[in-house]
Amino acid sequence: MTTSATHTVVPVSHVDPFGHEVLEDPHQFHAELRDAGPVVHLTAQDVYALGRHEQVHAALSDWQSLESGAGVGLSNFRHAKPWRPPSLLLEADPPRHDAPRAVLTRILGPRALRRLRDAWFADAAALVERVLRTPEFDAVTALAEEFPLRVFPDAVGIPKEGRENLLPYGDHLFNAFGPPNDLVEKGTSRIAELSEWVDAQCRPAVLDEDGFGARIWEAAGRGDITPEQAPLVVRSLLSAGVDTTVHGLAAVLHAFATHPGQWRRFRRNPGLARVAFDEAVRLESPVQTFFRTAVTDVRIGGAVIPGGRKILMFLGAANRDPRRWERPGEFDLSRDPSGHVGFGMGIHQCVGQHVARLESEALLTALAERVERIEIAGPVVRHHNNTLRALSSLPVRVVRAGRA
Ligand code: OVV
Repeated sequence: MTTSATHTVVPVSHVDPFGHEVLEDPHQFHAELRDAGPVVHLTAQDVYALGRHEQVHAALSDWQSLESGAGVGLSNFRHAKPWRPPSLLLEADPPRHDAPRAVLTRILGPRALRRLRDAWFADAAALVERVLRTPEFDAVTALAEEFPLRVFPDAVGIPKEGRENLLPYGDHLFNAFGPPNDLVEKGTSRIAELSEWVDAQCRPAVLDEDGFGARIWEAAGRGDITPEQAPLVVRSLLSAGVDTTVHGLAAVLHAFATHPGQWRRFRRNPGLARVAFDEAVRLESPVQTFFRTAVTDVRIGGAVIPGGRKILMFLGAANRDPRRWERPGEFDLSRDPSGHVGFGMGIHQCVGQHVARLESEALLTALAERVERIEIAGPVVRHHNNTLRALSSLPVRVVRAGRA
């Protein structure tokens, strides 16, 4: 028998990361994954897993060796037909990825968002005023869902009818990145109808001339992207822009409700709104996982992953890796959360992150001005999804701030 320094035995885990036990509470599994080694073979899906920040960050950055074009879910688009036409952003590599990406980067950039800021702050204030009429409410439905569903579809410029389809569509889309389990099964019956509705919202005739959707069609008119690409780029906004922000807002509201000292600190210094949101995205990682596919044999942490194989990156595990973060399980506004991989990293890093941050800044600012205390008032219920870490219910009790 021969051994060499270039060959490392890859540790194995038989745990199904998409099983309900792990989806309910992934932290123990994440710790086992990180501690087992830089790369772990998951027998349940026969894929290679990365749980440490160093390797997840490196994998996200190495688009040359680890492609997205074969899909960023378990299914390999080279061998199996995708359930919908692939995204031109998420499920594409350079050079095809780059023109649609450049278009969205401009349309969703900080400069372009300045004109939305005042209206979103006013919307958030009005919503919070209305919600605070009762001291107890469900922060998921009343705030985390309600606020993005008010402002984001308007900003894209889709009509009012049918917006109730957005969350179920996103829930199925994010389930479909995982294995074909019960979570995918439960969404299958409605997906044709939901997809048809989403696709119909991407046409220029239905999009308001003031919105992101119309800006995308203008880019097609200028030749920055083709008219064939434009509807798929609009579809990316409707796919990636709703459930993600809902669960990001739910995460920050949950973090504050369970860390009263951090709420007091935030109220004294509302300039911490953006740190708070990024710290909550680090802590909860609303997008828990994405896959890549090895283009050729790739060396990661001493192991060689054969070309064509899927690699599962655990963003949530990396964001709580004690090798990278001190007291990783604590929500702490004195920490610098930058470098978290909750929005990804590299060329695919969340193009909508400025939109998400603005939504959270508006909502948290409105709450900070009006709420002295926020606490959990009933059972916190998780919503299981193959990709998203989500809540279905967050009952809270609030004490209004005294008015001067
Ligand atoms: C990041 C993300 C999630 C889901 C869908 C898409 C992107 C898309 O581009 O369609």
